[in-house]
Amino acid sequence: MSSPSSKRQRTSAPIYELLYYPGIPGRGEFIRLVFEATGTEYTDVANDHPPSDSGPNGYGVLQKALSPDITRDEFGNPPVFAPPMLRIVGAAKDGKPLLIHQTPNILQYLGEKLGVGGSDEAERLWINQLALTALDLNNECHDTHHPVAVMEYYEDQKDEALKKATDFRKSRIPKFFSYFERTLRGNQEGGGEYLISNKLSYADTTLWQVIDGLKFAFPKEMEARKADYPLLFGTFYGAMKERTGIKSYLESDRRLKYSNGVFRHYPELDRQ
Ligand SMILES: N[C@@H](CCC(=O)N[C@@H](CS)C(=O)NCC(=O)O)C(=O)O
Repeated sequence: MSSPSSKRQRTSAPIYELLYYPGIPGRGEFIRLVFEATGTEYTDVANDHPPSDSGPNGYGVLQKALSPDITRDEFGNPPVFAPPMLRIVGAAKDGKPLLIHQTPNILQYLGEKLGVGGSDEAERLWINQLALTALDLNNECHDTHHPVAVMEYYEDQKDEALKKATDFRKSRIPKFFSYFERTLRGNQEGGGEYLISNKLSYADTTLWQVIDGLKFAFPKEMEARKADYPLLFGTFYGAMKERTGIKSYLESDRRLKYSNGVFRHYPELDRQ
């Protein structure tokens, strides 16, 4: 795979390093979208430094951080359970790198630092609860192709996957979508573009990514349902794609294609 063009870091700004598997959007995409929407420089370590590069192998850095022997890393950070991780150079005590993980934890951190996390306590909590709910939907989508065993192949759990996906399409998707549609409708100052207030938040980018992924995974189901959720599929989804930062990102080679990540397209799991 050729290396997607990376965004160069400015030396005076905080140095953000995303550590996530190379070649797929995955859960790393929730973090990338926040950087891209806010025009923030970051390094996508595994994608920006493939093994063919002259520098250190980015995927190797990721694997080292996930080593099962770690109790504390060399800078005192506790072990990481699973990617995505974010390393912020100089942000820990004594100017050491701070390493954090769990998608919503990273989003909350960046939300505050990059001005997309709400302007008062209530907004911060609402944004977080909406992002967590969108990530619940993301996780339920993952379970449609891995309903029994995360570490085993889809092909070895196809019967259960069909049952899970059918329930997901028939009852879970409408429950989540109705909730988000209602939230958008109730936020009159957001004009259908924003979940909270009239300003972009990480809840918006997170929800948008889940909808986009579901459109890839279950195209027939999404097509059949879109008229029921006019704000979600209309104003909200459309406005994000045209947004400064996001539009150019989506057209760039940094935006990776869906394949074998959370969002997978198995035609047999879609509406027939
Ligand atoms: N709740 C975690 C889930 C992290 C997660 O499941 N990461 C995947 C990659 S997207 C993974 O590598 N999981 C390994 C595992 O769970 O054993 C988050 O949102 O960050």
